[in-house]
Amino acid sequence: MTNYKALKRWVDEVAELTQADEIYWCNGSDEEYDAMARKLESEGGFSRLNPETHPNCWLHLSDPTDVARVEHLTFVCTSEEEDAGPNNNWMAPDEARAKMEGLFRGCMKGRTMYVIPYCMGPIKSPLSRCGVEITDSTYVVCNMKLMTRMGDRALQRIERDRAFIKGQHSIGELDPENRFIMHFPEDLEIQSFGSGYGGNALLGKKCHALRIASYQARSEGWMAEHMLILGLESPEGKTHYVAAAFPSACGKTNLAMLIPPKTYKGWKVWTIGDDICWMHVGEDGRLWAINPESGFFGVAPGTAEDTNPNALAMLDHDAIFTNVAVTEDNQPWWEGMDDRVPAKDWRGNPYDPANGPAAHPNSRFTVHMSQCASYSNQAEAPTGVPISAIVFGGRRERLVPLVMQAESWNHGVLLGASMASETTAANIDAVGVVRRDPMAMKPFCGYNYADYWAHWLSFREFSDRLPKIFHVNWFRKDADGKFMWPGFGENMRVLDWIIKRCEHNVGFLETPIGKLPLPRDLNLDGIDVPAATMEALLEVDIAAWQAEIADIGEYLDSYGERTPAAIKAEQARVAEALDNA
Ligand code: GTP
Ligand code: SPV
Ligand code: MN
Repeated sequence: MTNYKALKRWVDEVAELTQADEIYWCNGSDEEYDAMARKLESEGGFSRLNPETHPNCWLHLSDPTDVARVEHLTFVCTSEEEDAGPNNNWMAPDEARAKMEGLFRGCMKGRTMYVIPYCMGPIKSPLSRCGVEITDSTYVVCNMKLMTRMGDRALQRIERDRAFIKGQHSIGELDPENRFIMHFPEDLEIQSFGSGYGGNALLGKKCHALRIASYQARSEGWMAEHMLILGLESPEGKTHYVAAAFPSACGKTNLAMLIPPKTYKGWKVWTIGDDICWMHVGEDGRLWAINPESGFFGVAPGTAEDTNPNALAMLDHDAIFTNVAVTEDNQPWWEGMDDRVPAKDWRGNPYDPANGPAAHPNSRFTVHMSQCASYSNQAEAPTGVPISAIVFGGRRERLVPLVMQAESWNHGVLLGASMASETTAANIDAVGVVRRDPMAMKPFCGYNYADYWAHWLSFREFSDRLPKIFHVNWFRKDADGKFMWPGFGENMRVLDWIIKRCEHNVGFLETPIGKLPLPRDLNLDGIDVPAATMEALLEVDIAAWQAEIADIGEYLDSYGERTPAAIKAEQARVAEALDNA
C-alpha cells in the first residue's frame, strides 16, 4: 500500500475496472518470490526441475499460441499518427483506450491483482526510472523479481520522485484474437492484454525501457537503446566499455558474456547488460550507460558449454525456464546444448522429432544478473560506465563484412539506420526474412524513425567526445550454408580491433563503405580460418554495395519529408564513393 495519492487512485481504478478478487502489493523479498513460485506450481504454471542438478529452478510451458512477441498486435498510440511513424502500428488513443477498457472490464474476477512497483536501473542512480505494473499473472511477478529491482525499495523511490510509468497487464484468456500491446507515450502509460510472454507481459522490459523510454529520451536529450553493454579489460588493467545493438536473437547475450580465447591471456570481458542500454551525455562529454534491467531473459537454444559457458554455468540454480524441453531426469534441455536425447518437448509431450524441435526456438531462461560469473562490479554504478565504442550488427548471410568502422558520427548514424537482418523466432511472424531494422529498434522505437535518426544526429552538437561507431556481422555463410566466421568467443578478435581503433593503435583500409581492418591487424592466432575465407569476410563487392546503397536511399525516402537531410547526405556521399571506386 501507499500514501502516494496518484498511485493509489490508479490502482483503485484498475481494481474497480477489472473486478479483481484481491489486491496484493509485491514487496520484492526473496521469501515472496519463493511463495509466488510455489503458488504458481499449485496452479499448474510452474513445475519443479531436478532439485539435485538444478535447485530452485522452474519450468513454465506457455500456451502454445503465446510463445513470442507480437509485433503486428503492438501499437504506439500518439495523438498524431505521423508521430508514431511508418515504423509503428498506430491507433488513435481514444479508440485504443475504449478497446482496452472493454477487454479489461471484469477480466480479473476470481483472480488476484498484483501491484509491482519496479525500478529500471540501479536503485540509487539518478539515471534510473520507475514504473508500476499491475498484473494477474503470477509468472509475471516471478519474472519481474529477477528482471527488475522490484517491491518496497522501488515504491519508496516512486513516492519520493512522484513519477512512474503506468503498466496495466492481464493475460485475459490468452486468446490471440484478443491480444494487444498498447503504448500511450504522451501519457506515460502501457496497456497489455492477452499474452503472458516475455516482451508482451514483462512491461518493464521492451514496453517501458525501450518504447516509452525512447520517447522520453528524445524529448529529454538521452538515448534508450536495444544494446548490450560490456567492459573489455586488458592485461594492463585498462577497461573499455562497448555498447552493441543487434536485433532480437542476433547475439547480444552471447557477446555480453564472451570468454576470450586462450591466446588472449589476461584479457577479461565484464557483463553490464545483455539487452537494453540507457545512455546520457556526461559532464565530460562522453556517453555514460546504465543497464536498466537486473536479469537476463535470454534465448535458450544454442546456449552451450562451447559457445557460452558463462551462461550455461549461471543456469544451474535459481532460474526460470520457459518452453524448453526436459531430459529423462527432468533437467532443462534445448537444441545445441549437448547430444542427450530429451524426454519431453516444450508442449510437455513425449519427445518425437517428427513434431519439430524439442525446445521452442524462442524458448528462454530468466536469471538474476548476479549469477553470471562475468557480472561487472560497475553494473550498479549510479553514474553508469563511459562508452568507447558503439557497435551495430545483424544477421547477413552475404555482402556485409565482418567488421567496419564509420568515417564519422553521421556516417555511423547511417550505418545504424541502414542495418538489416534476417528475422528470428523472437517475433511470432516468419523467420529468416531480411528486413531493415535500424539500430535494432524496429520493434521498439516508440516514435517516428525519421525523428529518431534526427535525435541520434543531434548528439554531435552536444559533444565532441562521442563513441566511435562500428558495424559487425558474425553471420556470413559460404556456398554450403555454413557460417564462415567461428563467432562466439572468437568475436574477441573483432572487439580487439575495435578497441585498437578507438586508441588509434592500428591503421585501416579506406573503402567506400567505411574503414576496414588491414588483414595483418586482425589477430588470428589460434584459429584456423582459411585465407580465402578471411578475404571473403573482408571483401567489399562494389556492384552489390551500389545496389544496397540505392535500396538504403529508397528506405530512407520512405520516411518522407521527416528524414533528416544530414543522413541523406551521408547516403549520397557513400553512393558517390561507390560510383567512383
Ligand atoms: P534477444 O534476447 O532476443 O534480444 O537476443 P540476443 O541478441 O541477446 O541473442 P543471443 O545472444 O541470445 O543469440 C541468439 C542466437 O544466436 C543463439 O542461438 C546463439 O547461439 C546465436 N549466436 C550468438 N552469437 C553468435 C555468433 O557469434 N555466431 C553464430 N553463428 N551464432 C551466434
Ligand atoms: C527480444 O525479442 O528482443 C527479447 C525478448 O529480448 S522479449 O523480452 O520477449 O522481447
Ligand atoms: Mn531483445
